Amino acid sequence: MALRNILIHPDPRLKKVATPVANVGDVLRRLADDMLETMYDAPGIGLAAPQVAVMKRMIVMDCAKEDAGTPEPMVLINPQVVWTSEERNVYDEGCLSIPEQYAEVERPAEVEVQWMDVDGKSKRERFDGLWATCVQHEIDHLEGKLFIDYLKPLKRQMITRKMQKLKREMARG
Ligand code: GNR
Ligand code: NI
Repeated sequence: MALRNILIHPDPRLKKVATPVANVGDVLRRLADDMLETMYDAPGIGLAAPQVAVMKRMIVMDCAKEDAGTPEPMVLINPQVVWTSEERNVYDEGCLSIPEQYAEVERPAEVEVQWMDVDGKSKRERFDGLWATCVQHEIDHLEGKLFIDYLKPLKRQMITRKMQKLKREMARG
């Protein structure tokens, strides 16, 4: 297993629509393992393949409460939201590609998602709470959409400028 580099906004790759996965093999399973390791290391509760510069429709997540003890790693390939609740939820969101910036985003409180697992098996499950927020945030990444795209333009611009400054500083070392 290996850590992968996480792209920081603004980056054109974070704005692209990712490509559906055609078949699940060892290369994809290795990527899933690396993404989970990278997510836990960050630490974060989710990660989408485009965030590690792989333009494929795959996400990983684990929103299990840390004090519950048992991790619940999930790998979702070609995930699709097939149902959303009328009820909405507001959550203070963050993103590993937009470090240390947080803002409230409103989304459906519950979603039903269909996907393929790492064995190529079709799955369908309903998510609520933090899992619902996270899975929607990750699927947005596959559409080239970031949580700041839900904010007012001025706030989005403020965050983008901070990230440009951060990237300049990171490049200088
Ligand atoms: O680690 C993460 N935390 C988080 C908190 C609230 C809403 C969404 C998230 S996802 C984020 C990891 C990430 O950037 N995934 O794409
Ligand atoms: Ni994110």
